This record gives sequence, structure tokens and C-alpha cells, in this order.
Amino acid sequence: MKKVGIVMGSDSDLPVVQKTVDTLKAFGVPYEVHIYSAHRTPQQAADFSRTAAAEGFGVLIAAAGMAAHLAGALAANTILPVIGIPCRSNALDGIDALLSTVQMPSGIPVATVAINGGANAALLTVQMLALSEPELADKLRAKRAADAAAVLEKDAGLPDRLG
Ligand code: RP5
Repeated sequence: MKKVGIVMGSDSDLPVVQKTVDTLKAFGVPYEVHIYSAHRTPQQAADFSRTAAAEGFGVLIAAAGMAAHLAGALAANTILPVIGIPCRSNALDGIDALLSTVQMPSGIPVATVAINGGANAALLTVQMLALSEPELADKLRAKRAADAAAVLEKDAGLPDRLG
């Protein structure tokens, strides 16, 4: 199975990335995590992305906040799909990172999930890998079924909760 490369711009992004890692672990998907900043360590970020396909990665995930250009910078150096996670910061509640990540000019796409959407970044990654990994597709279907069952259980319990 292809590996997933997770890059965050700062260790302050770790709480968001933790959700990504936990979700990938639950699916048994191999991953590697790094702190490479598009502006503080641009060379390392570029090198990682440029060599990622040859190193056995299938999808890259970039988590960054503020004027977040990490996902776009990674995408510029690879044809692997790149998923961007805009991270919330104090000044603008993550709107800055959301717009920086999602508004890529035509030609270099970044698939952007919600602000702090670490779990969905992992799930979208698993969906991409599932195209060539049938057991991942089975696990995704099982998770959807379990999630639906949990909602219906809560629905059934509503009368008791409302009194
Ligand atoms: C971005 O700036 C990082 O991704 C982080 O979300 C934000 C703030 O970084 P720190 O100042 O906390 O290192 O590059």
C-alpha cells in the first residue's frame, strides 16, 4: 500500500494532525509525519514533495495556519494529490488559512477540507487509496454503516432524553 505523507507547518498544528494520524491508524494506513514550513524551511518542504512519489507516497496532507501556503507549495513540486488542512489561529479563526489553502490558482489544485478538519483529511486520503485497495473500501463502508447506526440509535433514544 502507498504511504501517506503528512506535513505540518509548525508543531503548534499538532492537535489537528493528531486527528489525522489517529484516523489513518484506525484504517491501518502507513504514514510518515514531518514539520516542514513553506517559509521557515522551504528547501526541506520542496525536497520532501519532489521525492515523495519515488519514496512510495500516494497522497500528501499539509496542515498549516495563518497565510497558509504549505499545501500549495507541496503541490507545486509533485503530481501526487495534495490535501490541505487549514488550521485555526487566533487572529481570524482560520478564515485566513482556509482562503489561502482553497483558493489555489488554476493548474495546481489542493483538495481543501474544513478548518481543523484533520479527520476528514485522513478519510479523503483513505478514499483515494481505496481505489486500488479493496480492503480499505470495505473498511470505509463498515465505518459509514457504524456511523449511521450510531445516529439512528440516538434518534431512537430521543423520546427518553426529551422526557
Ligand atoms: C504556520 O503558522 C503554521 O502552520 C502554524 O499554523 C502557524 C503559526 O506557527 P507558529 O508561530 O505557532 O510556529 O506556518
